[in-house]
Amino acid sequence: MFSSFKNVSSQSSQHETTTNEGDVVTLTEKDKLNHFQHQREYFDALADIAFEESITGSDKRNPLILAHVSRRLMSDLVQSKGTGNGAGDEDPKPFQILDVGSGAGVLFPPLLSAADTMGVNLNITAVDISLNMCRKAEIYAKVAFDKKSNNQHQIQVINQNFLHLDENYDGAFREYFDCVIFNESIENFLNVHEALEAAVTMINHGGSLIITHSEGMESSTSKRETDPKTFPGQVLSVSQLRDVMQFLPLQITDFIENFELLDESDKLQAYKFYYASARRVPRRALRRILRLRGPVAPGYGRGGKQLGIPTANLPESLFADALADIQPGVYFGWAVIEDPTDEKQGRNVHHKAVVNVGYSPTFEGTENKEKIVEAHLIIGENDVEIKGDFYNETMRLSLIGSLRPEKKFASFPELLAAIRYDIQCARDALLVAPFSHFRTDSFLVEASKMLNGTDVMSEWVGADGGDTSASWEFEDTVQALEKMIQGK
Ligand code: RBF
Ligand code: MG
Repeated sequence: MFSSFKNVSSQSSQHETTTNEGDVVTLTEKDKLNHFQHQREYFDALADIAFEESITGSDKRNPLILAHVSRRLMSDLVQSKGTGNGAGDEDPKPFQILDVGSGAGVLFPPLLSAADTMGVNLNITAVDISLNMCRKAEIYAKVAFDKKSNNQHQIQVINQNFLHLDENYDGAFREYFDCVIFNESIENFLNVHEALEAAVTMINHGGSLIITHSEGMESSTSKRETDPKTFPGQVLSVSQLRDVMQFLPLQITDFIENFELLDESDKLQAYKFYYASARRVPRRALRRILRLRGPVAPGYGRGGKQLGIPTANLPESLFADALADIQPGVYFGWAVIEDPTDEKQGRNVHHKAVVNVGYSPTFEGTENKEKIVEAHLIIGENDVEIKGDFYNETMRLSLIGSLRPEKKFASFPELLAAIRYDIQCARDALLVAPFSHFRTDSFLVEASKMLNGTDVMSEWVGADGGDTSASWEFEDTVQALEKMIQGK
C-alpha cells in the first residue's frame, strides 16, 4: 500500500530549531525540503543492497542483536499493556507497532518471531521516506510471512515522510500505536525533538517509544561527523534523552548501551548496542508554569449538580490576559484556599487540582461565554475535607502540567468518564517529579502558613498582571524548579 506525498508548501518561512547541543539554528522550509529530498535519494539508492543483505543474511547487523531487541520490545509491550491483547483472549487484539524508517524491513522477521514466542499478534506499520525501500519492504514482508505457518500478523508499508504521517491520514494514527520504534533511524532526523514530538502524538497511553542502534552511540556520533547531511541527528545519552523528553509525555523506562549476549556456541559476547525505551504517559510538563490568585466565582452550577464534580472557578473577566495564550484544555497543579482566620477546615492546606481551562463545549447552548478556569480539588481518603462552599474566598492555583485538549463530548457520561480519568492522571502526576516539587513553591507555601491575624501574605501580586484581589504570573518551568530545589 503506497500513498503519495502531499505537496508541502514551498514558502520559505523561518523556523527556529534547537539542536541537540542546545544551539539555536534557523531552518527554512527550503532547508527541510532539501533534507527530505536528500534522505529520499540516499535511501532509494541503498534499497537494492539493503534488500540483498536482509535476504541473504549477510547484513552486518548481527541477527542475534535484532532478535534480542525484538524480544525486549515485546516484553516491554506485554508488561505495560498486559496480555489483554494476547492470543489467549476470546478476541485477541493485535499490538500496533510503528516501525519508523523501516528501510527494507530488517525488523520484520525478528519482531514476528518474538511475537510468536510471547503468543501475541502484531500489526506492523512500516513507514519510510524512500519509495524504493518501501517496495523492498513489501517483498520482504511476504518473505517473512512465508516462513511462518499459523499467521495472524499483518504488515503494511507506507511511503511517507514520518513527520507528516498522521496529518496525511487525517489524524487516524492519533494515540493509535502501542509502540513506535526508531531502529537505526533517529539519526536521520534534522531535529530529534521534532521526531519524538511526532511520535508521542501517535502512541497511546502506556505505550512505548523505543530507540535502537545496532552499533551503539559512538558509531552514531561518528556517522554524524563523516556524513552530517545524511545523519544530522544521533542517538542520545541518558542526560540528553532526559532533556529532550522534559516537555514530552514520556518517561524513560530502559536505557542500555552495552549488551552481553550468548552467541551460537554459548559464549558471552559483548555488543555495543543502544536500546532506549520510554513509556507514553498522559501528562506533560508546561514550559512555563502559571500562578493564579483570585476570588472563587460561582460557576454555572453544572459541575457539582449535573456531573457530581464540583469545581472552583476563576472568571475570565479578571484573567483574560493570563488565559489568552492558554489552549483550552485540561491542566493540573496545586491549590490552596486562603483563610486569614485559619479557622475553616480545608483552608491553608495544599490540594491537588485538576483544572479545565475553556468553554465546556459539551454543554451546547449553555457553554461558558468566556474562557474560564475551573479547578476540581482532588480530595483523597487521607486528605482534609473542605467544609462548606468557598465562593468569594481567595484561591491560589498553580498550573504546572497539561493532560489533553478540551473536547466536545457526544454525551455527559462520556464527559464524566473523561473527567474521572483526568482526575486519576492528575493525582498520579502530582506524586512524581517534577510535579511533586511544585508543592514547595513559595507562592503556595506562604499561603498555607497564613495564621490568624498575620495575613500579610494575602497581598501577593503576580508579576504579569492584576492587583491584590486577583493577579497572575508566568515563570519558566526550569527556573522555577531550580529556585525551589535551592529552597528560595
Ligand atoms: N467540558 C467539556 O465540554 N469538555 C471537556 O473536555 C471538559 N473537560 C473537563 C475536565 C475537567 C478535569 C473538569 C473539572 C471539567 C471539564 N469540563 C469539560 C468542564 C465541565 O463541563 C464543567 O466543569 C462542568 O460543566 C461545570 O461547569
Ligand atoms: Mg464550578
